[in-house]
Amino acid sequence: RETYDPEALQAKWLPVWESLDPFRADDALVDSGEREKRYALTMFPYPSGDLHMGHAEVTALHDVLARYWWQRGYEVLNPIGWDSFGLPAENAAIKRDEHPATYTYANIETQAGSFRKYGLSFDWSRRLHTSDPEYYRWTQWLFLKFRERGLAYRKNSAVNWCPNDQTVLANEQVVDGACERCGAIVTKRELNQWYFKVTDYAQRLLDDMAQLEGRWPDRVLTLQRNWIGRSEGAHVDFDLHLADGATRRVTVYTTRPDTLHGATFMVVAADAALAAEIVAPEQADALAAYLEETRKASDIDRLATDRPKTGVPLGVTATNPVNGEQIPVWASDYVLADYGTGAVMAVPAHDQRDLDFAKAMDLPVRRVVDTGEENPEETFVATTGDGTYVNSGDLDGLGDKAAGIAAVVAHLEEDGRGRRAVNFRLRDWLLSRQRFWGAPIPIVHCPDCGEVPVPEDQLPVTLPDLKGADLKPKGSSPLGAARDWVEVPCPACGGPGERDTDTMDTFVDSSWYFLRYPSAHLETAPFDPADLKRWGPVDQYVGGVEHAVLHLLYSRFFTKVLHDMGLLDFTEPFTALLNQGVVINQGKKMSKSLGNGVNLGEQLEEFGVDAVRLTLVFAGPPEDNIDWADVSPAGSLRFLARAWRLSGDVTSEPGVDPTTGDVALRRVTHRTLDEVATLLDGMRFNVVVARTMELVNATRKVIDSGAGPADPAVREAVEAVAILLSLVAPYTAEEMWERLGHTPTVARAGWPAVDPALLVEESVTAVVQVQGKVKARLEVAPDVSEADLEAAALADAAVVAAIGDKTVRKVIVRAPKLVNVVVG
Ligand code: ANZ
Ligand code: ZN
Repeated sequence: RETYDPEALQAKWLPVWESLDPFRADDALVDSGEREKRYALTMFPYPSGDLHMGHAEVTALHDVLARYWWQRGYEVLNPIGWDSFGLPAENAAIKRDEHPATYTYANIETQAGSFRKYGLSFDWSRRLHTSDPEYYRWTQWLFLKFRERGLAYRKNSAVNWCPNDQTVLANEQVVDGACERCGAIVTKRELNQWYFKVTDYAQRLLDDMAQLEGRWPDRVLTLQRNWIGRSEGAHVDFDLHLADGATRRVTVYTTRPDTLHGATFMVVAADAALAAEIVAPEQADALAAYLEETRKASDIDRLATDRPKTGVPLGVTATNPVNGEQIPVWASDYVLADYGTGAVMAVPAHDQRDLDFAKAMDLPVRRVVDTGEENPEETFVATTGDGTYVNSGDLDGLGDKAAGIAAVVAHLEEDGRGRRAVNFRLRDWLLSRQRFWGAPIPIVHCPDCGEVPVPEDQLPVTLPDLKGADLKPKGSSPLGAARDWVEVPCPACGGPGERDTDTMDTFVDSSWYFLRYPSAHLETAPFDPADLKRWGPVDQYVGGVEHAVLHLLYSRFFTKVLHDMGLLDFTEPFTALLNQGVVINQGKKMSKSLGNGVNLGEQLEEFGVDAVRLTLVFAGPPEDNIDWADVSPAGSLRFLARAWRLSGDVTSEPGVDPTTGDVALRRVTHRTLDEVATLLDGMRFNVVVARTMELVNATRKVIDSGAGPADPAVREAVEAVAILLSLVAPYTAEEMWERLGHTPTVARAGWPAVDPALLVEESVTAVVQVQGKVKARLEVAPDVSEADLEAAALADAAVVAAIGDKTVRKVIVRAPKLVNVVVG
């Protein structure tokens, strides 16, 4: 008997596909209306090392859909590229003492080779790398366009700084106030940084989520909603009485303007400029000392409710605009400088952090909402629920929060001391990095002209070589060391200028790569709007949930800005999103320390590409995690061999008329094809594999015991198996296709037409009730007549027994499903 040899199939078919190039998306076929477009996108990889199980999983799942679309007659754009700038590659290169470019491009070649072998239906002609000057030229161009629109700007801000590592840290890298890596106490440092003004788009980013409802995972939508963090409330103005006798109006943001009568003090963020501006001279030293401490805490620590409250009085009072009370003004770190207005009205009775602060500083507490719970003035437990207003002037006795808010806001508006306001938690996007491996920010700083954009025709600003230089993070960019690169004439006045030495966050590169693929080789613009009109937006995006917020939010932001620039006719980049699960082993995340890592290369070696792909697709619903300990690539291999063997058994000629074949098998084939289409539309890929297995079994039975290998229904079934397998196991499918007498490639064979007559069920179950109780079930033809069904029901032994000697008064017949006999 012949043996199924996956390795031989790979060696045989890969070169054939390379020369056929069957997945190159053709613009003309879409433009002529001959084919409808589909844009299938998988998140492009970072080039750190070779592909791993995670890549194998996401691309296997993604490829099912892309290949299915091809089979259904769509023109499919399924491109691939590399997110090749950025920290992961740079850090890995530094560790190996290699130049980031050498390391990056070597990895890209390795990964590209592995992808090809893995048999993915990519359109290789549109390949891109974000670290290519041809690409980052347009990243820089986009930065300049954003800047022209006021959406890219520079400001001083306090960033986390590790004095030991001499580097900036992200909030996530600060653990309990210490550097995650070395344990040194993290401080804050003022740095001049570039930002994208994503906050300008906060409301639209929220509103347009309506387009994504039901098409993106709920989890991702919730994460984005929380990240944007819209809240409704009011701005309330307080007049401050400063030590020098002057008055200054300060605005706070509050979600509970209705509790204004309970505002017994005010708190300003210790690190807000305002604190230093209003502090009384005798408190200035205390504030400065406190500020030192504040700089050590991360935002997460500062907002923590269980943290002991600290602060300093500023020696200033404020007038409560609803009752004229003089309340003290404090500085504390539990109020954040860059949230709301950086100042709060403290209502200790109804906000726990305010209450903790009041208790620590011995400040008054006044209940203004009686919730029926114990009085927070005594318990020091803030009550935050609804209730009846007390101690609140005109509001007293009212029991409706919305009405309370409306009344207070109306009153404040009348006095010009407040107004409704909306606040977002979303911050502007800090995009500059003091690192080497990224797109240089295309700005020249001139002592006379200030920030001067590099003229468009001088883009790209390419990275200096810096071979052999120390690229370790030092808090200032290593680009600063390349003096002959830094020192350039000012593009505006021609005087001596200096290039900006920061590079862009790698998330900038990935915020627009999906717009570049349709115009991958265009040299005059980042993309041609006509190309995006043809291919955009992405119909299906597949990738990890770890990108729920940053990448997916930034891409949405970029798309909206480019829409506003008139370059795109859509406002959301990714119509549908699938987050695949992760591949784990023995119930745990794969890791070096646990020693439970599964090496993709070894799996491919042992079981072959098709068995690994099939295993990943068959493991469960695509969103679920795959425990490699629970799946069986060996079982997949056995199944593929069985399917492949069918193709060797078929003895009828290609093109034989199937209608004379075994009807039962034909029904299975056509029902499978029909159901699979629905399953694929719902991305239930694992069930598709299960149905394919059932079809293989049904076919084998007919070959072995029915009409045998010559039955034309067998050919029809095996061809269907080959086409179904072309979505998951392309090498096996191609070989089957050839053995069936066809020419490559099965991937473009087209979806077989389904005969609706074969989908009709052969029999249905009719239920017979006597006096409403089920007495019998009859198998009848779907088109049985009412008379026949009634006769059959009344002839059934169980029904006859149930009627006994009673008289049949009425027989209600609902063919073909129900007969109801009424006796009396
Ligand atoms: C008075 C008040 C009374 C508040 C009350 C709450 C309950 P969200 O929903 O997150 O937007 N706040 C405002 N600015 C702040 C800042 N810079 N740092 C820390 N806290 C700040 O929360 C808005 C509420 O958070 C605001 O409403 C304010 O406290 C506080 F019974 O004002 B509230
Ligand atoms: Zn100048």
